[in-house]
Amino acid sequence: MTEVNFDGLPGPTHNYSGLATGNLASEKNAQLAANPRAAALQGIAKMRALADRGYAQAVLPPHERPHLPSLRALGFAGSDHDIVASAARDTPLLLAACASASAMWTANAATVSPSADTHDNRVHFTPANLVSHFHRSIEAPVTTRVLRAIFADANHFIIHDPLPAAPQFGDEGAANHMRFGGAQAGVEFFVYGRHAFGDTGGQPARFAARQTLGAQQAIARRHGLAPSRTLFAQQNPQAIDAGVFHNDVIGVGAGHVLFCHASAYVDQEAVLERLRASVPGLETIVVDARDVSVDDAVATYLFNSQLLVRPDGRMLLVAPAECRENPRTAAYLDRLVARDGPIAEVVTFDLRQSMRNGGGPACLRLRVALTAAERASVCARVFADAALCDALEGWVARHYRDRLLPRDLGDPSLLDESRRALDELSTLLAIGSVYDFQR
Ligand code: SUG
Repeated sequence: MTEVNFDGLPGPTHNYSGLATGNLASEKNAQLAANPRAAALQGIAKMRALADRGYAQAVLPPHERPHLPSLRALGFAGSDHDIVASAARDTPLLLAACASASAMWTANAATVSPSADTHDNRVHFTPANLVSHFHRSIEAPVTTRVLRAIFADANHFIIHDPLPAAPQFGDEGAANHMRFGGAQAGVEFFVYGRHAFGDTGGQPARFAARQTLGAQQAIARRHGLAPSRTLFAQQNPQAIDAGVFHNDVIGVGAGHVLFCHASAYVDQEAVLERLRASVPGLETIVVDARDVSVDDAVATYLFNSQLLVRPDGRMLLVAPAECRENPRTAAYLDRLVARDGPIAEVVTFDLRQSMRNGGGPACLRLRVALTAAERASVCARVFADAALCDALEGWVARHYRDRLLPRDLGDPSLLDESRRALDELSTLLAIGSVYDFQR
């Protein structure tokens, strides 16, 4: 079984509209000028570098934005250009919500259970309903379609429908899910912010918890996970209030390593004990507030890193460049690799365009562990080797703008440019007609 990282490509409408509550970067950077071309090239550079090092890398396409079917469903009528113009005039924030490139954060695309863990030995996907925010909720139907186009072989894969779109089942996908272990049945670890029904005890005061336990229990049932190998833990509500809107902002786990902050979970000691009891050989690296505060973790996205196994069995941490610029996280990383622990190496990437909207290296990828046969059954051209990275860079150069302000979203030519780009991309990736405008 090989872990394939499916990175989301930032789309041509990448911009800063401040749409995400509880996400401090998105709130702070609202109205800045964005550079969609740089955003996409930064993402491709990360894919290329990791593919060059031998990691299995793949890509998921951007969604059609502005999303005309959503605007029509909300009462706008006329030609596509008329709709964009009237939405820009009357409800610019609604247009921004329908134009967000947020599908780039594919850690929120779905929860994925590898075939080794599921009752029928197929890979199970539940696309996230993302009901906490309107601009994200409109991703779910297209994500479902894209996953069904790529993982089309029903002998190997099942793509469930997203969970019912109600607050009780708020689901933000793999950003709140980790899997420990190797090629044999592993342990799946779900982190929720609140219960589906009834009171959970501690709740954040400032921001809403996005993920529910009820959603995750439903996913575990659908995916046929063994209860003895499935763990649930509650996110620390104070961390949510400090800007940890997804668990992957405060912890990352893979294989036999968990790297997290000391303030990640409610009853953290008991949670770690349960994990250690379930995952033989688990190594936990818990960062104390004296070394890195939660505020520094949120500002730098230290924990929104990828943990990748190196050929020597030790781990590579793929972190955002911001971690090297903050003196405390930089010093911490130096100490981390100097000691003889499971993390041997840190590489950082400039992903600033995505980071300004609260998305680091881990947000930008969906982990899908595949056997050789499962991988061979994927016909789409989504595996990112140097040739595909070259092709994607050329495609970005042809279609993307290098400056976009929220007010530019009302420009009808942006819609045309974006559709031309995605039409070409769906051919390049051989994923068929997944977009509404192609149907
Ligand atoms: O849902 N930002 C996203 C960032 C998601 C990051 N993903 C993970 N942590 N896995 C969010 O808050 C901002 C979009 C805007 O403001 O235009 C946004 O949706």
